Amino acid sequence: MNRTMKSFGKGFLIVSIAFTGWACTEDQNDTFDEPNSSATLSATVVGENAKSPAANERIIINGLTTTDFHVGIKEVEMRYVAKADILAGIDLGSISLNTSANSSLQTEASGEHTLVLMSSGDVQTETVAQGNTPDGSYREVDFRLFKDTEADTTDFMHERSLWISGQIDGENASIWLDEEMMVTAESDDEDGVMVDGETAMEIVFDLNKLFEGVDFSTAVDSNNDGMIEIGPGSDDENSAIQSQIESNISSAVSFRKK
Ligand SMILES: [Ca+2]
Repeated sequence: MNRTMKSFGKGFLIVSIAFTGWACTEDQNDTFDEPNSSATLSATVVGENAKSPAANERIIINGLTTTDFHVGIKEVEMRYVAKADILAGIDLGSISLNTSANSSLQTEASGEHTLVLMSSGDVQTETVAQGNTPDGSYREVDFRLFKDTEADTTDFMHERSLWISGQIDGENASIWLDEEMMVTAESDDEDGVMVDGETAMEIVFDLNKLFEGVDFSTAVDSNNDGMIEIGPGSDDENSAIQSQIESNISSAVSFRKK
């Protein structure tokens, strides 16, 4: 009994210290007192046709006509330079970026999202999150691809983190990934996206960069089922193209003011 009381007392002491420590850290950072603004974070895709874009409204890159683009994202972390540091004229080159961990915008953004950014050839913008976020210059949005293991087996995103469909030389093609890799989306503008009053920001998946170095005319339908498949676990022998797309993904994503 005595021993139990003693260890309970010890436990209580540790908890108290931990709590006090946490409270102090919070005061020092003062994130709750930072000026903040209402903002939205959305996502979309961009792509430019190499040849006569006016002649064909579909995005055709390196031999692939893209019609659908679905991507899963989670663990979004937005990194910024605080407005106070900008106003103080601190050398921003050497400053470490803050994360907006306590903001309602990031809290909502960091959940699991499956985004449909292109459907039947039409580019779409999807809202990832809406909420308050500290004022400042936003430099980076980090996130992880999200593999949806709970999606229905008939869903294109079942066990996949990215799914793209289209045509290669008139044949149907399907491209997918199943890794939950980390992606760092840097601001297109080197001065970042300034949040100071209501702001809309967007994550942009650039199809030209995603398919850089890929020649889709080399893709094959090895099992002759009428679908050129490029992805892990596929019977079609397109693993070189798959690896190229996988290694392009991080450089294919950026973010900007909407
Ligand atoms: Ca096939």
